[in-house]
Amino acid sequence: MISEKMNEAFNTQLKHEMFSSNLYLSMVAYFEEIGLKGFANWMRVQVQEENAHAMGLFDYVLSRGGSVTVSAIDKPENQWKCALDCFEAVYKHEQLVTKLINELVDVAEQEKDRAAVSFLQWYIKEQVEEEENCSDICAKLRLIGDDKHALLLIDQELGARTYVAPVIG
Ligand code: OFO
Repeated sequence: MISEKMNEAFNTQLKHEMFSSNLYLSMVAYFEEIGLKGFANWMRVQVQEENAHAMGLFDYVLSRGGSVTVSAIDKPENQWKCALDCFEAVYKHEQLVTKLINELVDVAEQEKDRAAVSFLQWYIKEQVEEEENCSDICAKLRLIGDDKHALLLIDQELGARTYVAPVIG
């Protein structure tokens, strides 16, 4: 069983994960439009990851006898000044998601829902990785400044990212 409060908190996080997916989908379009296909590929993988995060919550709620509510998603941004501006937005967004996951764990602790606390450990660890990945890319982009050749090398590197379905929980 899952408490009503816990159920609602999971449904809210489901909405945030779907927003993340749409935000990164918007970034796929941005990078495709400016001709950075490797960056676009990185974002395509990110969309798949966010969908997996959302489905992990979706399946967990159902497995605990809860009720899933799929909400309307806010429209994400669709324009950025450059690759660095875009990745700084990713980093900021992932920091927000970390905060939201921590708050979700707070609810689980208040509700004394040990199973939810345990399940959410995966999301806590995932956020460490999410923040690190985009912060590393921001650092590289800052380092290269206006060097277009170096930008294309990073594009090539990001083009090699492949999606590996996570085992959540
Ligand atoms: Fe990007 O980690 Fe989920 O939202």
